[in-house]
Amino acid sequence: MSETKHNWTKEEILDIYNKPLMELLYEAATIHRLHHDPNTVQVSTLLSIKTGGCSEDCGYCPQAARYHTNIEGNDLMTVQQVKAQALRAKSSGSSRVCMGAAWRNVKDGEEFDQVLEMVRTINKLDMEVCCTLGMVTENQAQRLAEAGLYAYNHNLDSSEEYYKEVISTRGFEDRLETIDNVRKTNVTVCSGGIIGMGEKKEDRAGMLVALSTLNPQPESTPINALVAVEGTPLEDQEPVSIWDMIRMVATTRIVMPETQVRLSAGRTQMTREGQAMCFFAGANSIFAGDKLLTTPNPDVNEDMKMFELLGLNPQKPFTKKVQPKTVEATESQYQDLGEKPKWTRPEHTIARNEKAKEKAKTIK
Ligand code: SAM
Ligand code: DTB
Ligand code: SF4
Repeated sequence: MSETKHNWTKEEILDIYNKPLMELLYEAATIHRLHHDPNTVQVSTLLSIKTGGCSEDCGYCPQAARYHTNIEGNDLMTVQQVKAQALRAKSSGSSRVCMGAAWRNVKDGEEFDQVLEMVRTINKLDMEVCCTLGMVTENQAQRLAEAGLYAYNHNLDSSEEYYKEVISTRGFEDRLETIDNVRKTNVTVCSGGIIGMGEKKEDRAGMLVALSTLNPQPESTPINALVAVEGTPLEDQEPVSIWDMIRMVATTRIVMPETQVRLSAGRTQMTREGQAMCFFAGANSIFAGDKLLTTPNPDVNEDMKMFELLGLNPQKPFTKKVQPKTVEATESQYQDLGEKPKWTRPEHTIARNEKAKEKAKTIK
């Protein structure tokens, strides 16, 4: 097996992205088979443990408090509620639970302690546990690791250049720093992005440069198709074409051969044939469950029928890496430091974000 390449350039990646489709598919599928079982797909269930009311201005996100999006916000779920949902997910074939919170960053204190207990509880159910809670410090990442966290999801979302057109309340470098903090622990890194936000092909390639030049590369990479939610600044974006999705998946597979590439948001708009092409191009993970965080996702029974039709098998937990050990809160080596980190707030102006914010004020 060849060494993983870590010095991809934007030009090289664009050349791959733009190949004639049959060449691209053949190359991606060949690489896929060298590193993965092509008939196995990981099934991960998303759980929104704290929904809505977020302080950030991410232009794609229905959970940003400043836009008017009609979602139902919730306080942090209890450990018991999370356990019940995880058991349900396990019985429907999921090997991983990904808990999402609409937070800019993790804050030390009771709520974080509660999340740590959720991590311990799910790890004890012998499922892979992933969290996506916003920015984290090294100490917070170590505490998650100690609780038994398997993966931390923190997306770069787009190229560094286009990021500035979508989000003004935090910088691209903050995202990289969080990924670096997670990397200092034994928690695996899950990082990817969104296509269909009005970015150019160059931005898609730029995002893949940023991800593939990380050393080690992320263990998993979600590729989301924008779900254009009414009230967000990106509400009028046209749905991304399935051909772009297939190209993006295939290119990701080629530049990050070992990574689990996750076909993430946007599957409700894809046909089975389209999704099959994505699996052929190297996608080997999906988010399952009738809801993503706040928007719809295909019915899990329909997904299982698709698996049967395509001869796909759900991946068993801990196939790629051994199960982490859970340390109980009373045995913990890491303290609550009461940290108040100063993450960046660039606060430049993004016209469409401002417009959506102003419009929301007239509706609320
Ligand atoms: N608040 C945390 C953060 O931003 O890191 C975690 C939750 S956030 C909702 C996780 C990811 O969901 C975002 O980074 C983005 O990639 C994805 N996402 C959010 N809204 C989306 C949408 N409308 N369409 C596609 N992906 C979306
Ligand atoms: C990721 O890359 N996609 C997931 C997960 N990581 C957290 C979230 C998708 C959210 C889509 C919009 C919503 O349902 O709110
Ligand atoms: Fe908040 Fe995350 Fe949504 Fe941004 S993507 S508004 S940080 S929940």
